[in-house]
Amino acid sequence: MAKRATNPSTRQTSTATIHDQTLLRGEGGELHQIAEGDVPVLTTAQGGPVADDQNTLRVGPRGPLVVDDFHFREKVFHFDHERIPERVVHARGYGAHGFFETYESLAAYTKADIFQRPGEKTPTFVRFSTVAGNKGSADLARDVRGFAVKFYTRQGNWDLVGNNIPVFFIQDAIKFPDLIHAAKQDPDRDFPQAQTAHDTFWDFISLTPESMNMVMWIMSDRTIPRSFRFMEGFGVHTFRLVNDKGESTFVKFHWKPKLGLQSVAWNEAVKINGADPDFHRRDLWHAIQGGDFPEWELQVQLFDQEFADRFDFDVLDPTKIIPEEILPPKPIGRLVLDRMPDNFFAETEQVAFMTQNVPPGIDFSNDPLLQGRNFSYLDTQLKRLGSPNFTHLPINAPKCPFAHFQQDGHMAMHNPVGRVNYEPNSFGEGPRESPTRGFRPFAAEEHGIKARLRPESFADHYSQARQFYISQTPPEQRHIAAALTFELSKVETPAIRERTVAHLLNIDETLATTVGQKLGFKAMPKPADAAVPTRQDLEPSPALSIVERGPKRFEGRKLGILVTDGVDPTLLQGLTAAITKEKAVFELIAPKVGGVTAADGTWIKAQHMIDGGPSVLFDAVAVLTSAAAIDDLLQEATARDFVADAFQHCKFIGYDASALALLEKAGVADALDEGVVALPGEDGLEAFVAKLGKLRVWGREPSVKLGKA
Ligand code: HDD
Repeated sequence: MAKRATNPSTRQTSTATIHDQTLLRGEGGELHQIAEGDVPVLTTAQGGPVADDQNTLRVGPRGPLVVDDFHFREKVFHFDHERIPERVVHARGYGAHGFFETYESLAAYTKADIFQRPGEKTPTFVRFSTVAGNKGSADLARDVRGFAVKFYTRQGNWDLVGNNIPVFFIQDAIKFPDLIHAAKQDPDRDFPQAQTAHDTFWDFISLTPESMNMVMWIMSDRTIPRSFRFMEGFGVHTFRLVNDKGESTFVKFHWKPKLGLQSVAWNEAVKINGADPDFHRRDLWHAIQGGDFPEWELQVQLFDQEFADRFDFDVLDPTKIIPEEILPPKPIGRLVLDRMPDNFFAETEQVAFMTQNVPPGIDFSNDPLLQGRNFSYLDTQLKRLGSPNFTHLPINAPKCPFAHFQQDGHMAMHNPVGRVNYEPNSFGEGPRESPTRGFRPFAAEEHGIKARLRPESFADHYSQARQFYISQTPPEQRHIAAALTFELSKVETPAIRERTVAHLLNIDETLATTVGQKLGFKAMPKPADAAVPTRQDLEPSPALSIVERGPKRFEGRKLGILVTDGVDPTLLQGLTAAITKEKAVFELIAPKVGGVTAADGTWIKAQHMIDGGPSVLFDAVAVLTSAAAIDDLLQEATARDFVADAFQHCKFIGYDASALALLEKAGVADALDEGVVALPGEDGLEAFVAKLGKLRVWGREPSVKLGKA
């Protein structure tokens, strides 16, 4: 039976005398008033049974409404208040429940309970998000992705509120409102939405050289991930681990996706936003509901003051990384997401992450961005959730025992019981502080003058930006140049374009020249003044490339198979069996809604009609058709796009003999390469599926770009 109200207080009052109703006890022990059949009676929020939910109370059939229609008044009142303010940043997000499993004891580094016992599982809730767009914006906006993890530890909640990029735009939190104002819609016109391709963003960026490392990251394919499941996460800042002797070790947190990294192409992102604006949330939903639980490994870079002192950059500067080749991360546990929320609003919308939520054994560094964040997140929750009692919401409440004397306020649900609501008290009632078990901040010695300062050690803004760029594979470098060109092409003020390219000259001359030429510059600007000259001696870090960290297999990915009437059922079954064996999934696309009739007369159900299933929704495609159906298929513009797009997005394409005509019609038949595979092929279908693990034939890209295909 459907459960209506979950508020425990509803259950208590429902036992009151109810006339003329049958009572039925629900799964949770609650009592429902039962109408005819097994359906609970619709009630008001006060529990009053409703007789007519179709018509307002009025005088005569064509007369006015009367004010004593309390049911209508309550219903519309509640509806009018359904929305809460969306997050000022990271408004669009999607969350899931799961657990974190510790690999081994980290007692030598931290007394945090979560890291003491191998195999210990801690419940978690994760919310992924885009930063700039509003709540209803499209998933494939070019944007940083939030990666916020709430661990419900036995010592209270620990929130690791990170991003899918390990550096940030600014070094000091005081610049955050300016950054976000510049990135979001212009205040006079309220567009453009969910994109940085506009004057105000690049104006701010071009006047903020500290953002240059982040600019390389956001112009890379990191900001157009294929799925939340295939992206990294980072705590960004340097934090501290503190052990039971009070000793501190610096730490940077990294999440590594088990299935490898993967992004889409920009042209693909643009089309996905139209074809399926919910692409990322749908992907997570289907993976979890299908039992293919996404998994990340938590890895840590651990270092001491001595390492920090000799490292090339300041470890407190959030615009810098410590390359993994210099300090290899240590795996310490895994995160598995295995359950979708029961209700999006109650959980994903109301979840309140706060960087200042740390358990004993985890502490902050003096990173000025982190310290500013610790200030901001509490305020924002009060604004959004409307009451200091937001910790009473189940998604935010600790799952460990808790006891304090905070009371009252809007929607208070857990007030202290008894007479004593203060401490110390001589009644011996209530909780007491515990110097041994409580949080004690690391006893760092601090000194200096009080002033608004930026350290000299934060002054090199270009060297790591260059290091990121030279660590990319050639296709990834091309994408950075193309992204910069696209974004700056939308900037209307020539001086902003020039200032940006002037910074690029300090990063990589070829990159700057490519972008300058594409923007039609008659002459290149002078390189921007740099407080510290760009270091040319930093080694490339292959760990920064998505292509280098791609998957080994097609596992977890999706093949789109375009089928028509007359399809060879044996070939189709062979292909789908090989995909399933690979732990990948497939969807069928047909010219008409519903499906197709195979050559042996069997009906094959398809998930998409061709207009609704473009190839951008899939990691690879196949076209299986028949001599009888191919002529009709050739007439379909969407079928031609299906192949042409897959080809220009450098995807693998499998095709059977009849489908060759479609490749010709799509204009790609003269440029076939190793990524376009005749099926079943000499090596068989499993060999085709094995190839798919490479995901893209990047070698094809330059020719596609030049229009030679
Ligand atoms: Fe922030 C939300 C990540 C800098 C102020 N931030 C928010 C979320 C993520 C991040 C993932 C969404 C949490 C959720 O899903 O509910 N923010 C970051 C990272 C930063 C960062 C990785 C830099 C390293 N943020 C930052 C600064 C400030 C804020 C410097 C303010 C000074 N962030 C906020 C906020 C938000 C937020 C206004 C909006 C909604 C919320 O907090 O809950 O307080």
